[in-house]
This record gives sequence, C-alpha cells and structure tokens, in this order.
Amino acid sequence: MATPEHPQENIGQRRVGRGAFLGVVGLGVGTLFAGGAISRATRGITQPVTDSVGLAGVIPSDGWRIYTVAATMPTFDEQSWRLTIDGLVRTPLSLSLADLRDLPRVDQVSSFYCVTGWVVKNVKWAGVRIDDVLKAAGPQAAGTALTFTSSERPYVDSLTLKQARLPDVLLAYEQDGKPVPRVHGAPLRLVIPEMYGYKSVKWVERITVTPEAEVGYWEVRGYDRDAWVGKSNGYES
Ligand SMILES: Nc1nc2c(c(=O)[nH]1)N[C@H]1C(S)=C(S)[C@@H](COP(=O)(O)O)O[C@H]1N2
Ligand SMILES: [Mo]
Repeated sequence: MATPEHPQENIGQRRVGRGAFLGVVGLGVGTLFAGGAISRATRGITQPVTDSVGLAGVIPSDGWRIYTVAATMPTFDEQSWRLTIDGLVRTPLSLSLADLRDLPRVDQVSSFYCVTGWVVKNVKWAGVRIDDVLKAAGPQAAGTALTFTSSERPYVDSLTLKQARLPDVLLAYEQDGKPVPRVHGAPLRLVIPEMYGYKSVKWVERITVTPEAEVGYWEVRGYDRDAWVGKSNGYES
C-alpha cells in the first residue's frame, strides 16, 4: 500500500475533532539504548491513542504503514550507493555503506509515531549518529541546520543541528535486526523518535549543512516544522 496518507484535510480534521476522537495518555516518548536502558518517558508529553482514532482495522499487524510520495520506490546498488555530505562543510564527503558501517555503531529501541495517529512501539534500530557522520566533513560555523534529501523525489526534510544532536537521533541502516527494507527506506533512513514520522526521511542520499532549516515536504503542506510528538499540529496540551 503505497498510497500517500497525509492529505491536508487530515490536519483540519484533527484540529476540529480531536476532543471527540483522540484519547491522550501520559506515556511520553521513550528510547531504550542498548548497553544501559535509559527511559525518557517522564516528560509529560501526551500521545494520541491509536485505537481511539479507529485505525486498528487497517494497520498491518506490525503497525507500519508504508508511505511514499512518488509512484515508485527507489532501489539502490550496494556497491555504487553513496551518501553525500555537502553544503557548509570544509570537506564534502561521499560515503559508501562500508564507510558508514566503519563508524561507531549505535543500537537503540524507540517508538515511531505518525502524525496521523498510528504508532509502532519498540522498533529496534541500528545505525550511526549524525555527528559521527558530520565530523569528517567539518561543518562550518555558519551551518546551523541539516537538509536530508531522499532519493525519492521530491521528499526532503530538515532538522536544526541541535535537534539532530538529540541523543536518540540516528541514521539507521538496520531495522529489527536486518538491513532496513526497501519499503522503509533502504539502505539508510533518518530516525528521530521525538518527532512525528514525517521528519524521518526514508532513502536518505544527501545531507546538506545549511544556514537555516529548510521547509520540508509535509511542512510546505501545512504540518509543523518542529514535529514534536504530542506538541505539534494540534496536540499541544
Ligand atoms: N522518502 C520518504 N520518506 C518518508 C515519507 C515518504 O513518503 N517518503 N513519509 C514519512 C512519513 S509521513 C512517515 S509517518 C514515515 C513512515 O515510515 P514507513 O513508510 O517506513 O512506515 O516515513 C516518513 N518518511
Ligand atoms: Mo506520517
């Protein structure tokens, strides 16, 4: 099911109807880091309860919905694929998957929230921290944000450097113990558990250091630029 699922009327619907069909719980966003469980579930963030928005019947059993904006999903070739780091950096980089795997590996478990109401709890990710990727490129002082470009055109989104440095943000190359599947963004996707899923760009092929955060695909279409789970697009308490 590769249907775009964020029609703009969703936004209005949620705003108008949230009192009627949204339950909220005080769960917060939690991430478990391998090698020392840290739960950050104490921040008082409210969550939509998936079942109360009536999605239970249409969500596949593992909970994911596969989203795309183009007609076909990108493919990649393991040998020739490269991640480009450019923009306001001293040394633009072109990194292979092997280069990424040589960087410090991070394992974490975090939940994934789409702004439309579905959630996948406890997804096991492995990958690399953004800072570890940026280090060799050397971001310039004027660079305050990152643009993540998908090989699925025209999907793009951005984070401030500060957001990208949150401790559970990662460029994931494994999901639930296997290479990230094609439908979920192979070979590399962004994961930022504290924000709604539209910030977690799939099929990332370029990270550009920019003077300020660029407006992302869904943000052009009305969604908040800071997509904090529980605090954006109508969910503020
Ligand atoms: N390239 C690309 N990345 C994307 C999207 C997309 O359509 N294209 N959808 C976003 C949205 S709205 C969500 S909720 C998640 C869904 O992740 P999934 O398709 O792996 O389930 O991917 C995000 N990243
Ligand atoms: Mo989403």
